[in-house]
Amino acid sequence: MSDVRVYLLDTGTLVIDGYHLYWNAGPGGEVRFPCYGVLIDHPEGRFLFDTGYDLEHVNKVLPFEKPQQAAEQTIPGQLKLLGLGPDDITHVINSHYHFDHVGGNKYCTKATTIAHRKELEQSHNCQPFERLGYSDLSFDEIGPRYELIDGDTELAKGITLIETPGHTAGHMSLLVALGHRRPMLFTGDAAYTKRSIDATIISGFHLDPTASVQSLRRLSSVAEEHDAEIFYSHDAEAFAGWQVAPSYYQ
Ligand code: 5PN
Ligand code: ZN
Ligand code: ZN
Repeated sequence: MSDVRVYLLDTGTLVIDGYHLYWNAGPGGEVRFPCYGVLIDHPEGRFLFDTGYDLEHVNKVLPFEKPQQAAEQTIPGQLKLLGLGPDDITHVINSHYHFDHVGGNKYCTKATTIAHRKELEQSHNCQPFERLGYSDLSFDEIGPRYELIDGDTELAKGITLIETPGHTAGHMSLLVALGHRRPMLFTGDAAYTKRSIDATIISGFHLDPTASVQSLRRLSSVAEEHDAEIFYSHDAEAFAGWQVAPSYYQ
């Protein structure tokens, strides 16, 4: 996979309480964390995994999360850094359909959307306590061409979705093999931070806490099996040490 490049697309930051980040562990208090998407430029297509949040949506529905997002920290703004636009994306995949992972989907009108069947269903028929998480359903309003999947799936050579339910019904993580470095394992919200994995602490947002713990363990074993580097979804300290677009991993 020597001709594959992975770009981290910075889509700004949000604030939540420490007890939402680390369920029953804390400490409490405001924690600001990054949100990002992942562009995989691959011979079989340009795959976008997660698309950040829509600033207008968060200002309207969740202003208490204090969004900070510059114009450049949107999917169109980040792609522009690479000389690309949303029309260049061939496939959009979301770890899950929470608002902070789907905000840029609506720009990618030429792409096929790959959805976990259970996640798509649950996002439209969710439990009352999930409503804020699933408050941005704009990804479904542009008439996407859906391809439904039901579990672990190899999307293209070296790009594998790994089912990690619990945080949500059909949550998926992503493993990417590269030519010149260790594989990259993007956990999505199955692991918000390094501490989540190291201390086995799930987030306060979850559909099924027991399944969430099992998924944390699955991620550790997948990382070990493939000698993969783990990329958590919302870890400010880790994110500060990663290369972001226009830099890339290959
Ligand atoms: C960052 C964030 N904020 C609110 C929610 C929620 O209600 O479910 C998941 C979630 C988040 O990841
Ligand atoms: Zn989430
Ligand atoms: Zn999230």
